[in-house]
Amino acid sequence: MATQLKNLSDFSNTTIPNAGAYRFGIVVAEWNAKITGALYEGAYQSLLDNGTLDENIFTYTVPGSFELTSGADLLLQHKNLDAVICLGCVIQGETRHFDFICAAVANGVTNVAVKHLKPVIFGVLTTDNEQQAIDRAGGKYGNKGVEAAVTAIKMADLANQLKN
Ligand code: RBF
Repeated sequence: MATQLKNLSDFSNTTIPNAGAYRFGIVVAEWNAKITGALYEGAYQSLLDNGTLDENIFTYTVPGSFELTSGADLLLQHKNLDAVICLGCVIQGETRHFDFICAAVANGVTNVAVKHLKPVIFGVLTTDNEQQAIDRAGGKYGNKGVEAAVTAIKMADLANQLKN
């Protein structure tokens, strides 16, 4: 099982639905761009690997993780999407911004999902330091962008099953 390997991005033993019929938005925060870029690469490639058509992936950037919520809200207003993936990286600093940003984006993502009745995926690293983020953005603990994409596919598929 993936958890035994401590790399939660290994889905070789699990079934992922085919994503060929779904449309995904990806919102990427520009803060800590090296990390969020790696999360994006993982998410984007994972959507393609599982059958999503390139033309059905809609990527937009926002300045920081705090703006992921409004980015996702805007995408769901203006694009006909099955799910939105929010990617960001908040690294603990010397001030309390970390706590406020993490809480705001976690609550915000939840609220946008409820508002639009669509899956909005929380792909935001919240780490003590940059190394912990690197380890989870294509490093020794996998790539949380991949996990976010697989979650988006599973949730889009669940919504599709229930509507039929
Ligand atoms: N955005 C992030 O995505 N990650 C961060 O680690 C991060 N740290 C911040 C630290 C401070 C002191 C401030 C003021 C902003 C930070 N932001 C960070 C940006 C934040 O998400 C947002 O873009 C700005 O606060 C503007 O609303």
